[in-house]
Amino acid sequence: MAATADRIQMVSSDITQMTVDAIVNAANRSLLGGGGVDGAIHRAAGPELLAECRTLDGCETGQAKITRGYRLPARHVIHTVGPVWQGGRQDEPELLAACYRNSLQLGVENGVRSFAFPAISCGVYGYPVAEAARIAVREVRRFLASDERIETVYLVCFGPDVRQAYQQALSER
Ligand code: AR6
Repeated sequence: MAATADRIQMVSSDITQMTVDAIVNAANRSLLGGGGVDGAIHRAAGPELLAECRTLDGCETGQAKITRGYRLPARHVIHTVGPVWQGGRQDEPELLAACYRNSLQLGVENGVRSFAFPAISCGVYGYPVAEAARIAVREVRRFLASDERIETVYLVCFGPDVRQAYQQALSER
């Protein structure tokens, strides 16, 4: 088994193009699509994705649900709902951490060995990027250390601010 550090990779990419077992979607509680990465994933996957999402009865903040990937190169989409940033006293850090943990757990239960995550909550939901990157890196490291089945987790950067935040978070212990 590779060291935990080698199993976390930062990449600059459009997540819809990634060939991994599962890409993670930063969705909203309806799971019926939206803007940002959610919109891009639904456009690339095709209408079958929305049809499956309609059967899921939404998703609570911090939780995750899984679907097929349809026209995406990824076999699965794991839909998770990040917290809306409201200043940091509404449990946002714990809810964001739960998104990463629950997405990884659900993926592993479904045979997913490679994951690609967008920077959940860092767009429309307004989470401060440096803090969100620290939480993402901490939770992925912890999970990888406790689960040998996962091969690679890609942290996908879409823009220089997120890239810089991950670089910083990955350089910290
Ligand atoms: N590939 C990778 N990352 C992307 C892509 C892409 N194609 N497109 C955007 N990002 P956001 P949120 C980055 O707003 O903050 C939706 O309407 C983006 O630069 O997509 O969790 C949902 O339906 C940012 O760094 O998600 C919800 O209503 C990150 O993905 C709401 O937005 C997340 O930005 C969720 O807001």
